[in-house]
Amino acid sequence: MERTFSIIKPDAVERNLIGSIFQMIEEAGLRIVATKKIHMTKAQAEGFYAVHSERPFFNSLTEYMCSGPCVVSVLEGENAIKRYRELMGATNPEQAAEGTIRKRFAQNIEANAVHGSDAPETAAVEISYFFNQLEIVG
Ligand code: RTP
Ligand code: MG
Repeated sequence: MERTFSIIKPDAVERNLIGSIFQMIEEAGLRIVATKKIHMTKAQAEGFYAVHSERPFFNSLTEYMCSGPCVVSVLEGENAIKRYRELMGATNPEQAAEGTIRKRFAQNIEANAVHGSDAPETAAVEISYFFNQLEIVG
């Protein structure tokens, strides 16, 4: 069993897509073992996306991520990291495959509906950024 970290980003929460995205996650066989709605500060968004601090889109990305509430979750399943990345689809929705969350719901390369961890190390760091062990119920 593996765990990954998911964010339903502000554009998707704003459009009332929490239930639809959770349905796609559950139908893909991933289990939601923790979840909560949060509204990040700019500093929290900058901390979360620190790996992108030198990228040209960093300020825009972190402004967007604190522009409204998000839903953060921990997902569990076999190969959860890779399977959730596949379910999300490509970063740019124009390149996302049919049947993926981003193909259905992303608006553009920035407001792209969801985040998912890209490796076991980042999943562990990202889960612990938002959840303590008592909040995760497998
Ligand atoms: P994420 O980290 O959110 O799961 O997305 P990702 O791995 O598919 O993409 P990544 O390269 O890690 O980029 C993180 C987020 O930054 C925004 N972005 N904007 N304007 C741009 O060219 C651009 N590129 C990326 C997106 O919100 C992307 O998900
Ligand atoms: Mg990424």
